[in-house]
Amino acid sequence: MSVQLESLTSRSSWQDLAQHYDGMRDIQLRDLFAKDADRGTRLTAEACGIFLDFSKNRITDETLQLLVALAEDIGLRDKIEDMFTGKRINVTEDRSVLHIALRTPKTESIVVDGEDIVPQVHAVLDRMATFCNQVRDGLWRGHTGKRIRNVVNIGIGGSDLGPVMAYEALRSYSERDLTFRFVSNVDGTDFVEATHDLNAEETLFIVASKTFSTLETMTNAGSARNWLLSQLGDDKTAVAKHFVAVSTHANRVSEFGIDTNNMFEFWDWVGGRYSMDSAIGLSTMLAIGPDRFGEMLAGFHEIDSHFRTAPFDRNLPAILGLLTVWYTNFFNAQSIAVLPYEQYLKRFPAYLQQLTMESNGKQVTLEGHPVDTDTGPIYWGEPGTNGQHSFYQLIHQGTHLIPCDFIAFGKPVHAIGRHHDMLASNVFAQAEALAFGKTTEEVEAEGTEDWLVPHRVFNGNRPSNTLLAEQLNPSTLGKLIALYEHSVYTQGVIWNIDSFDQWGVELGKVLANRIIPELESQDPPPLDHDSSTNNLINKYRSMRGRSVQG
Ligand code: G6Q
Repeated sequence: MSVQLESLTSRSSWQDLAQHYDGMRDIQLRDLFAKDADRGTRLTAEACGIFLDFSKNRITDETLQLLVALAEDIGLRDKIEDMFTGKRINVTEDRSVLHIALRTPKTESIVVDGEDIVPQVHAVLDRMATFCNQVRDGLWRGHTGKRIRNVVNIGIGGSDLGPVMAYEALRSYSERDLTFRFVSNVDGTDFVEATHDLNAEETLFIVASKTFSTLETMTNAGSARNWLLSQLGDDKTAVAKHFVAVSTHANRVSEFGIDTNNMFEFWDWVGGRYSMDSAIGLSTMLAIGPDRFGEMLAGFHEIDSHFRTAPFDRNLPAILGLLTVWYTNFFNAQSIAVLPYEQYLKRFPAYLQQLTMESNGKQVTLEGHPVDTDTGPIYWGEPGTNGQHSFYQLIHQGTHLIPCDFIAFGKPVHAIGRHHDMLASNVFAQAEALAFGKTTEEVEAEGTEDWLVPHRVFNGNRPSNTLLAEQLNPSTLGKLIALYEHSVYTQGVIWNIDSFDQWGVELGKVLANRIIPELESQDPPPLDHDSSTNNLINKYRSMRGRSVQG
């Protein structure tokens, strides 16, 4: 195994790619397909029921070989083993990164610091299942004896985006008699809108916070407690039946007033944005039930095993990750669009934004040196076909190169009329149009007036992947998420960055805490920020009817 001391760009495996890129830069997908009849079936990979067509990328077989050679040179295989065996690969927080343990079957073991963590994971899953069954069966009753009808998850970032996304994605598998709401923003609007039509007697709050100290979550949890008590005659004992917690911090949970018997724990080795399949997924389990939650975990695990064992040129997450490096670092692509053709995945791009950008938006290497290439691209997207009627214009004819991931399904969740064939025809058509475009000659041949021709030309050569799975269900969702988790890790390993810390979110939090008293104080506070921030604070105080310094 090679040790990563030399800079990325000075490696010969990198320079081989750079040289290869010089020859690839102007090659057209049209030509690649024209001279290679098998390309569309050869440059594909299939595993765990997910088919990946990566033939519409600006690559050749050689590109793939060179990318795989880079991964091997960097020691990706060993780095994967480091993650799966609990090495402290989150170096800046000195932590193992073991979200893969959250979906490891009972029969296997992962020993960390002399302790097998798999039984701990399953003990929490079993407690979650008991609780969820009680709520779903109407055995867990509210303080006044009424059945729980509403579940409100209070959390933010990794304690919100996964639960929201999974609830939306699996809504058709959910218990429709239960209403689910999600409160994340410290903006009071979020809480008010989530609760305005709910009866406190029938409402269960899940306070989901790894640290149980996050400003937004603790503020919303406090408002939730006040809201509940104001409806239930200020009887503090009501909290026990209407609040449960998900956290790593039992003492803070009990300080808040939640019985630690009603707490579901997880561990420091689960990063926030990698936690939706831990107890942070309690709302998901309440919605779809323990069995389907188990199916989701099994889906994750299938991809975990595939990532760990498959050769890189057949390895779906590795291929996706390496292609991202190819476009980010050689074609200077700034962003990747993720375009699910499945309305239930409407929050999937938002979820991926955190997973990808909080993980790989890093400027220094593991050793603290400035990186010598770009790192994590911007991820964004919307479900198709909606996006086609808005931003796809820029992807087709704009000046930015935006590699796309299309996600499509063979079978609809709801088979009505011809909808699904129309949906599927659109996804295939979009990938085709991006890759092959429409030439000047083709536009002219349609009898288009000369002046209009340039406007109607599609240059093509715009790359995309198409991921095709049979149907969206809990298992498929687990697979898709694991696919992106491991693609992110693949990228992070190549760039030699810490994909599991998030120091970039700290500064704003610290500054906000400093500004809060300056906004709330009765008397004009002495302000020693820059002149812009001072002025904004004073303007705000005036709007709130608070005095400002003369
Ligand atoms: C994720 C981040 C971040 C975190 C939130 C919520 O990887 O660490 O998004 O999930 O800040 O944190 P708590 O769960 O501790 O409230």
